[in-house]
Amino acid sequence: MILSDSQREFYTENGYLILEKVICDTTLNNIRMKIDQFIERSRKAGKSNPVLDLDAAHTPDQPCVRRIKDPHIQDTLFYKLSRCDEIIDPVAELLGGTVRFDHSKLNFKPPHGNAVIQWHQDWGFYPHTNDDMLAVGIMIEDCTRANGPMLVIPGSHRGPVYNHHHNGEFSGGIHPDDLGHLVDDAVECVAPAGSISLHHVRTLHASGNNCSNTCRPLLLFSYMAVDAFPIFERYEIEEFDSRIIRGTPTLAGRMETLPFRIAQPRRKGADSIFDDQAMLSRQISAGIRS
Ligand SMILES: O=C(O)CCC(=O)C(=O)O
Repeated sequence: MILSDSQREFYTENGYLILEKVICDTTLNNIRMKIDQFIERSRKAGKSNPVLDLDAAHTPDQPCVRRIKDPHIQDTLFYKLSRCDEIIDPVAELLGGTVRFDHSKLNFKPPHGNAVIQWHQDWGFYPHTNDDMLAVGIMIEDCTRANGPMLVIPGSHRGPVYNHHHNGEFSGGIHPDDLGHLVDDAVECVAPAGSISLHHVRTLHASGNNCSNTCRPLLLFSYMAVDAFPIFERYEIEEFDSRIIRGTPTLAGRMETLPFRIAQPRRKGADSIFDDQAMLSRQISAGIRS
C-alpha cells in the first residue's frame, strides 16, 4: 500500500487528495524545458492547431498559449510520466487495482489573464458505465492562492450530477446559480511544485484568474478502472486496450446506476473546455441566466 488509511479515507470522503512532492526536481526541470520549446514554437502559429490551443490575445511577440493538447502524444517525456509508478501506484489504489489511461492536457493560466474555468464535473464531458475514474493534476510550479489554483468542493462526488447544457448545447460548465451556497465550501488545491492532486470524475472543480506575475502550468492525466467503458463514444478495442497500465483486457464492463447526460451537441468548432465554456462565461459575467 502506497497511501495511508487516512489518505484513502480522505479521498473516499472528499473526492480529492493532494500528495506533496511526488515528482522530482529533475523531471520538473525537464518538463519546464519542454514547455519553453512548445511556447517558442507557438510564435509561428497564427491560430489554434492540433497541438496548441491559443488565446485570442496570442501574438508572435507575446505568446499566450492556453493549452498543449495531448502532451503524452507530443513528447515521450509526458508519455513516460503518465505511466510512472509514482503516479500510477496511488491511482491504482484509488481505482480499485486496475488502471487504463484516458487522456492528457497541459493547461496554462497566464499571469493577469482572463482564464477562469467554470465549475464542472469531468463526468459531464465523458460519462462511463461506472465512475471509478479520476484525474491527476501535476503541479509544474508552486500552486498558490494567488496564481489560480484548482478549486474543489469536498464531498461533491457523492452529490448530484449537474446540468452542463445551456441554450440547447453542451456548455462544459455549470451555472453558479445551480450550485448556490455549495461554492462557499470550495477548497484551493495549493501545494509546492512536484505535488499532485487527484480528483474523482464527479468532483465539482473550477479555477479562477491568475493574479500573480508568473504563469501557472497544470499537467492533467485522466485514468479509469479497466471495467469502466465510455458511453456514446466509439473506440477500436486494440487502441483502447493498449492504454491499460494495470490489469488485463476485458470485454465485461461494470455498470453502476448513475445519472448522466451526453456532452452533445457541441458548439461548432469547440475543441476544448475553453471553447465549450466561452458562451456560459459571457452569460455569467453579464448576469444572464439561460
Ligand atoms: O487548469 C485548471 O485549473 C483546471 C482544468 C480543468 O478542470 C480541466 O481542464 O478540465
